[in-house]
Amino acid sequence: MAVHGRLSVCGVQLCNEAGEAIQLRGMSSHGLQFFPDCVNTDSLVALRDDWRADVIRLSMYAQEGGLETDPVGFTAKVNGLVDDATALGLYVIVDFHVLTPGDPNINLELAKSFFAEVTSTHAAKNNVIYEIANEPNGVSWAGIKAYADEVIPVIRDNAPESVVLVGTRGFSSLGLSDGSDETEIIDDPVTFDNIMYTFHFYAASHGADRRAVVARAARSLPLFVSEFGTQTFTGDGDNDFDSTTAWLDLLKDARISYAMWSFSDGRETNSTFLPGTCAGTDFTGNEVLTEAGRYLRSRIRTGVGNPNG
Ligand code: IDC
Repeated sequence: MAVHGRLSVCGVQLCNEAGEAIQLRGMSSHGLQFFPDCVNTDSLVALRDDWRADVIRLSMYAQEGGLETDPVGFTAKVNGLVDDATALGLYVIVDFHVLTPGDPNINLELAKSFFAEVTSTHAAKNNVIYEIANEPNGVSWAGIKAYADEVIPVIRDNAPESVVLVGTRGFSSLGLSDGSDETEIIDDPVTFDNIMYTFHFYAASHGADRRAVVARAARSLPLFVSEFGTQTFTGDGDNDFDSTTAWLDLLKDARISYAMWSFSDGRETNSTFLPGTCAGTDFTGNEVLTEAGRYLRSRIRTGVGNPNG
């Protein structure tokens, strides 16, 4: 944040306050209700100083024991973590994590009240990015856009210049998982300023065919990879680091920002920390990391991903 200042969307790029295209690199939390102890000042210091990352995404599930079960408590949790990230100079993405059900309109009122509260708390900050729907599914682009048209004005009431990330059809696949593609967005874009569209990939499931579409779409649309994994879309199974490297090379060339799933210490291969790490205070170095964690820490630090550290 001290280096780049306020962000904006310039053309198809994310730009810093000086108007230069930049790429943010970092991590997504797992569901904050599933792993409440993995994002804290100690882990964020490690993310900033040991990983040399720029951004943390806070995944606030709407369902599955998330926000809908305790809006006051979970909103306070998110607000506290935004403050922690801000104190460390990190960019922070507030992710309204819709997944099941996949039509964000079902959660419209919850989304409006959540974003009204969060943006009013952080109105004076300029390091906060708002992601209005993690992975829309079972809903058309027109349905997603209608939701965006309702939620974005709520955000912009308090945070008029914030960058907003809009999920795309078919689990943020730019429509590919539904047999569509980016042209449905190009033909009918969200009309607010400072909007980016999200694309998610899981490297062992999604390969060269999808990379070709992303390379093409990035010439027309501002894209943000707010979530990706090094394994299959189940979030588990073997890592495919060759595919991940091909993806991250593309994102580097196109200056597309990214956050990897997930900053957690579970038993799935997407967890970057070894089990038990989040109960302690030591989040630094390779010793606390899984292969996925080692790979990405190395990639961010050196430009070369290495699952062995
Ligand atoms: C997965 C978690 C898993 C959890 C499941 C349902 O890794 O522990 O049981 O969600 O809550 C996504 C989603 C993200 C998924 C992830 C891996 O955004 O919530 O996390 N994934 O399946 N999209 C594609 C993959």
